[in-house]
Order: sequence, then structure tokens, then C-alpha cells
Amino acid sequence: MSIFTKIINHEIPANRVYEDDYTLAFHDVDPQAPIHILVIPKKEVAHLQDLDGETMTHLLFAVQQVAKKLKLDERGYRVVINNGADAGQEVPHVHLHLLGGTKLGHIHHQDRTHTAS
Ligand code: DGP
Repeated sequence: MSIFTKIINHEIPANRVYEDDYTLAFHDVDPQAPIHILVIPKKEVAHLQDLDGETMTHLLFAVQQVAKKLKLDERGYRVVINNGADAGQEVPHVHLHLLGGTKLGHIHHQDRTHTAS
């Protein structure tokens, strides 16, 4: 069972901000921005490629609701998914990082080590 499933089941505490039948959102324990929320599916799926489209829709809907609740719409925010080893995914349970509350640095062209040919 993933650590995030334990949070869903209230076996581990978390600072929750939004929940519906399909998703849960809570504050990241190690925030990388003034606002750093994790949005996760309630079904435990490790990687994006194994997630069904309906749940993906619910995840983005949850992002919308969280952003509205935290009044991020006007200033904007970033959504990031670290998927798999190259992306540095640490928790094997799909999660969207919602980052905001400050002017975020650009991530374009962050890694030029391997350019597409
Ligand atoms: P990633 O590298 O994309 O797999 O990010 C995993 C994130 O999960 C990382 O930002 C820290 C966060 N995290 C890990 N364990 C816990 C936990 O027990 N509670 C909370 N709130 N966040 C956690």
C-alpha cells in the first residue's frame, strides 16, 4: 500500500484541502513553493500510463477546485507530474503537484543534456 493510500485511509495525517469520490488533495510535506498541493487519485495507480482517462479528468477537475478554493486563479499556478525514474518520481502513486503563491521560475529548456534529434 502506498503512503498516499494510507493518507486517503486516514492512517497517516495530512493537511487536506479538497476531496471528492475520486480524488484527494493535501499540502505537500516538503513544499517547494508558498503553496504546494498534491492532488492524487483515490485508486492506487503508480504511473500515468496505467491511469484511465476518466480518472485523469477527475484529477484536473480537482486541480481546478483547489485553485479556486485557494484563490490562485488570478495569479496563476503550475501543475507538474513527475512520472517514472527519469522524472525523479519518488512515490509510486500518481500525483499532480500544484505550485503557486509566488512568481515561479521558468522550466523551459531546463535540461539540455539530451536534446531531441
Ligand atoms: P515526487 O518526487 O513527484 O514523487 O513527489 C513526492 C512528493 O510527495 C514530495 O514532494 C513529498 C511528498 N510527500 C511524500 N511523503 C509525504 C507524506 O507522507 N505526506 C505529505 N503530505 N507529502 C508527502
